[in-house]
Amino acid sequence: MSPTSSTSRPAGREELSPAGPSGRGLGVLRRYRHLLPVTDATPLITLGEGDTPLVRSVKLEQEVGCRALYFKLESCNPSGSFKDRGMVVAVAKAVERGDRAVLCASTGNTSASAAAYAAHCGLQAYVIVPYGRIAEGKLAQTCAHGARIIAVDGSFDDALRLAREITQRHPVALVNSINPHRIEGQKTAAFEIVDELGDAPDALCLPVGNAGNITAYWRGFVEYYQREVATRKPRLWGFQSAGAAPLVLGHPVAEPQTVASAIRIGNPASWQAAIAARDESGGDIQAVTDEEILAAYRRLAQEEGIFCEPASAAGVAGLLKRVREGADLSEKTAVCIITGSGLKDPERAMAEFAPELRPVPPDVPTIEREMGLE
Ligand code: AN7
Repeated sequence: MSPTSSTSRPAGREELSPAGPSGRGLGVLRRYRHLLPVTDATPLITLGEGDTPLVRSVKLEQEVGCRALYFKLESCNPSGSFKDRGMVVAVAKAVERGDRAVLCASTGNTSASAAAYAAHCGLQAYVIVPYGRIAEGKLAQTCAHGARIIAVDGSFDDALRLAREITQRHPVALVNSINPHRIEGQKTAAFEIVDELGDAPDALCLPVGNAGNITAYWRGFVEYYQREVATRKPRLWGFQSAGAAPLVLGHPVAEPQTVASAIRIGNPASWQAAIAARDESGGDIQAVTDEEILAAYRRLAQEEGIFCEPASAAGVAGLLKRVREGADLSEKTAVCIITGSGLKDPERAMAEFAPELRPVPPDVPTIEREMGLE
């Protein structure tokens, strides 16, 4: 079997790599196959995930007072969030094993990603979501890709418990981040940062919900350090919403509350691994309030041109808070992970930004008046 053969490809279809000279479009499985659990039987599927932009800050960098501040736009992944990096590996391994269906619990982005990759591979996706707590864009994507959605009258934590139990009873692949292939795929974001900056940054800031991503970044940075691709490892600064901060409090939260619905999680699956990542990196996991999250959400949109979903702003809110509290980052390089797109949660954007629209007559004097050009 050729190393690039794919069981999901129609028989007889020849392998054509879409990648240009930059490698863009190769996908995570091809680009990092030597560092992933890829075998000759793994279909090298891709929707073009990975290779996301690392954009230098134009405004907030001065306030942070560091040598350089970057935003890694994981919102540019095909389904609009970082979940695609792990999902492509988890779904490829499900296809490799011969699974016909995948299941996840989700606050929205995991379900959108699972639904996309399942559709790509001809698998049925099932998703369990907390009813009424999923941002509209994520729900729209999940429906569009043909996933079967089960909305439970409960929390994400209830949904995850149910997903674990169902996959123990039925031959359906669990594609939450307790599936180790998810973490393997997501670690590639750390590789990309080092590949692009030439070494690891000093600090990496990111939102923490179910805690798979902080676990994955740490694994990626440690692997590159051990392979001597990087000479150092960053401190990981994770941030939870104050109303959903089990890792900060040290105990599960029964009824998590936050405007950042993606990270409304009271009992993270990767709890121990996240604590290990925090401690081994010399980092920290702190809480930020909804007000701080929304302030960062607005500033990213209006001062940097970066439209993210509220949860993604938590990492930036946390960095700004640490600086206000006296953290000295001079001569340091920091990277904030923009985990998901602002288009995921249009309702929040409209609530924060949209003026009351009232139609005006379509004539030049009116438009001039509206623009303040009189
Ligand atoms: C935009 O989709 O848990 O700490 O079910 O969507 O790895 O969970 C989403 C999590 C951050 C937190 N930012 O990452 C789900 C889900 C965004 C997210 C997180 C999520 P983890």
